[in-house]
This record gives sequence, structure tokens and C-alpha cells, in this order.
Amino acid sequence: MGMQRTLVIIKPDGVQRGLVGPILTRLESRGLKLVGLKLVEVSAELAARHYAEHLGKPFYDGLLAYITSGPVIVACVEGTSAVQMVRNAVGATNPLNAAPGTIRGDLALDIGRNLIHASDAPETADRELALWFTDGELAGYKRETDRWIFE
Ligand code: D4T
Repeated sequence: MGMQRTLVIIKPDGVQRGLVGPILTRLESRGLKLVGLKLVEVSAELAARHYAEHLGKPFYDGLLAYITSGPVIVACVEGTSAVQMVRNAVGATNPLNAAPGTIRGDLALDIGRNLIHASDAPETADRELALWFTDGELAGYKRETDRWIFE
């Protein structure tokens, strides 16, 4: 698979627990390129648009309260098969089932405080990136290290 961009959100617990650096380091160290990064205080409206697919589910209200409970870090990362790559690095939705070595498997305990969001498919990534970033906030640039990361 070729180059993809995907959306990552470090949720309010990640910011509060001082895990922004460690989480971004894992993604950067993998070779993924940061093309967008900002801190956002999430409005109820944006939260509802982001989690529209979960409307009506029993955990919906708690999910919206959680994501709006403090600032989040939103990132766009780019790399080969970035969508699946980041999902694998993040681990299962419920940290109980997240493999050791994954972000949730190493740093989280509870499904309602699972630290991080990552887009689950390329089409979702396109939709979510448009929701969280304007085109002008995403940078197109080359890294000198790219030839050491991509064949
Ligand atoms: P996000 O979207 O936050 O990256 O999580 P996932 O992609 O891994 O999982 P999801 O969309 O199925 O769930 C979204 C969000 O809802 C919370 N959740 C989920 C919950 O609190 N209770 C539940 O039973 C489920 C299924 C956790 C993640």
C-alpha cells in the first residue's frame, strides 16, 4: 500500500497525564511524518460530528463528556499504510485486550480512558482529517531522513 495520512487524537487523559511526548515519540520513532499538529479545546458540536456513528449507543454520552473534558492534541501523520500502521501501534479499543507494546496496552487500563484515537480506515481518515484540520494546517514537506525510512 502507498502513502497515507491518518488522524490521531491524544485524548484529554493523555494531555492530563503528561503522555503527549511519549505517545508522539512512538509514532515519530516508527518513521511516521508529522504533517499537522495542534492543541484543541473540543466543542460539543465537533465532538458530536466526530462521534456521529456512535449516536444512540449506551456509551455515547460518556464518550462526549470524556472527549470534551479537557484539551486534546490532534495530529495528522503520514507514511506507508499509515492508517493500519497507527491502528496497530494504538492497540485494541479496550486496553484490557490491547497487546503489550501497543500504546493502549502499555499506557491505559480502561476503555473509557483509552488515551488515543486513530482513524480506522482510509475513508474515515479523509473524513476525520477534514473535520479537524483545514488544508492550510497540513504541511507538505520532504524530510532528509525519508530515504532511510522508505525504500
Ligand atoms: P476511537 O474511535 O476512540 O479511536 O476508538 P476505536 O476506534 O478504537 O473504537 P470505537 O470507534 O469502536 O469506539 C469509540 C470510543 O468509544 C469508547 N467505547 C467504545 C466505550 O466507552 N465503550 C464501548 O463499549 C465501546 C465499544 C471507546 C472508544
